[in-house]
Amino acid sequence: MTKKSLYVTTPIYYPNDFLHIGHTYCTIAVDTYKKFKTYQGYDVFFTTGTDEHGQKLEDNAAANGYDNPLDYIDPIVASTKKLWESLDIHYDAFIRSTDPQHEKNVQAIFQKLYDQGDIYKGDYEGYYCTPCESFWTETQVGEDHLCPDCGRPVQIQKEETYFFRLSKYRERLLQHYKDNPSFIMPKSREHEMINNFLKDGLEDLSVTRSSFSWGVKVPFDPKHVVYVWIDALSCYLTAAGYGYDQERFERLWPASTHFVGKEIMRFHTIIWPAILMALGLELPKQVFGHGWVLFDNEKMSKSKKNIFYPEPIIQTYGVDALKYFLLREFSFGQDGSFTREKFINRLNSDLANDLGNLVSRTVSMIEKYTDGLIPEARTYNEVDEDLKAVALTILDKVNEKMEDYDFSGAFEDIWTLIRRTNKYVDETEPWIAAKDEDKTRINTILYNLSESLRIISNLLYPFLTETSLKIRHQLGLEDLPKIEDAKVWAMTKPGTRVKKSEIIFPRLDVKVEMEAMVDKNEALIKAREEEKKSQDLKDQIADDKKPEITLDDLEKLDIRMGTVKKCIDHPNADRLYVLTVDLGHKDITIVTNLKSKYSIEEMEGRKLFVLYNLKPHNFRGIDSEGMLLAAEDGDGKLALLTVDEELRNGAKVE
Ligand code: ME8
Repeated sequence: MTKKSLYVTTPIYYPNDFLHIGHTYCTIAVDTYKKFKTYQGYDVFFTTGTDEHGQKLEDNAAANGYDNPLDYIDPIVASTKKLWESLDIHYDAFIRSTDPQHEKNVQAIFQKLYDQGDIYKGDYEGYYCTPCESFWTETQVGEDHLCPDCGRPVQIQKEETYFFRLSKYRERLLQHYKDNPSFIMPKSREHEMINNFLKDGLEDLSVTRSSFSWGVKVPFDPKHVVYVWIDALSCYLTAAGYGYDQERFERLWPASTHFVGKEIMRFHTIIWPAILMALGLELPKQVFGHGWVLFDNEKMSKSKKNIFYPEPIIQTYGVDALKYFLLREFSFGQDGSFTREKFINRLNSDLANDLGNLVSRTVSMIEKYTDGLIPEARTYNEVDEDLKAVALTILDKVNEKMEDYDFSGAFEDIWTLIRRTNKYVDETEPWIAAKDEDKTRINTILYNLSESLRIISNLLYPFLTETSLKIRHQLGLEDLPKIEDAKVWAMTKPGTRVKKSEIIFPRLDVKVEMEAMVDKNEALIKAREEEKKSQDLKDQIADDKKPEITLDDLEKLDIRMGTVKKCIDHPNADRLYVLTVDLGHKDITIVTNLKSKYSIEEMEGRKLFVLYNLKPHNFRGIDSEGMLLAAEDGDGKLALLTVDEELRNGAKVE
């Protein structure tokens, strides 16, 4: 791996359902990190993907009526990719754990570990959490027998399984942590791993299941499938070329940083390094465990009905607003609570008031006082020098913050300059300087303002790309920003024409927007439910085709047009009507259950189709001499069959 090359990853996501804001957190952070390091001159390879095996997905697919889980998973994967696209996420590899190359790799890895004695066959009995696909010990589930990860009840399960000799690697893991103090970040997570899992010994790990079949088969014992973690974690290898592109693999491996949520740190800092040690592969340089995005201090979950989806937020406020909020509001290593109020307030204070307003007033003043041309600065006084000095120190600070993945701190530094520049406007009062006959002062002020904004756009480029480019466009700068230019003053050519455009972040009404956010989120949930229903219906209609009949069979049906002459309530049945239907040559009696759908007035005089040669049937004392033809859409919606042209009673369906 060359010095300037990095390999970073997000976890691979379960395609159980549409991703929520919490899921976007890590991907947005890693993408921003990639963009920042690329801006610094690194060659960054970024992997994300989907974790598609396991009992939960098999069950979900079956519950939704799919025999092949991939038919259930494919559309969710497509929606995930679409979401990353709409968030302007630039990944280099999207790995699906069902990719044939990956499945081949998993089998080869399993075989190798088995052949060398790192995997052996045994029996496992333990407390199993189906949603988390994890076995737990008595101590871990506690008296209430609840999963320590998700808090749901666990069940005792015994099965034949293959074990990975995890216990063998305990000492080496502890030594690795010691020798590589930045292997687990933030540091507090290392203590958690040691205290909660390593201190009192390490048990071997069950790595196969025979209770379900949706997974990679153990090559020499196909009634077992490889349990999710060997399969899922190895995706990082497959995405890097393992097993099929040796040159790429050598260039990328070991990974620089695996970014993961805190609840899967154990898998990434204990199980994964041990597997890699067993395989004789280098360990990733670092695993970073980020916190959770909570919603009003609670974990987002479908059952709590507190899931916020990113799509309506992106559509309404833009990608940069969501990115800014998530990365600025929360400290990356810790949990943070997403509230609509905090979100709108941040947009208003930081993006609209501080940044948007600065851009808009600078460009307006240049239009008003210097005919839309950026003027030339001549003499610098103390205030000008201070602005310049602050501007030129920011990049170093941001670089430093980004070494620690401190996105929030990096933004804070950039905002120091934005606020300093706003203060500069107040201090220099350009509207007064503009009245001077000597234009030296107003020219200097306006030049410095545009120069400061240019540096701000340079600093923002990897974080809020769209916003950075909008600022540059308004300043008349059409080239892409270069990082080193954030440390140079007076780059803008005097005489550059500014282009006033629409406000980059309008101020929002907190109350109105808070309500609108809920409405839009709920509308999306509803639209998705409707779409699912209509898809289910399509599948149902397509699937339940009756056995074929011949034309002779059809000939047996006598269907005729009639008119309802009279409609009365059935004397002995609450839900039925008794109709007198005129078939042209005679009137017949029909008993029907359409009472819940049509009133007597709606029935009388209605033209409809009758199956005339149906054997009469007695409904609560009244013989029905035929049947009305109606269609039902499976959703409880019902309509009588009718014709598009007036026909006389008795007309036959041929
Ligand atoms: O764990 N806030 O998949 P997953 C922040 N397939 N992060 C959140 C979050 C929230 N509210 N909710 C979820 C898996 N995440 C495995 C990973 S990797 C080899 C296999 C994060 O879809 C969560 O912490 O359940 C995790 O890092 C990621 O989303 C994927 O979660």
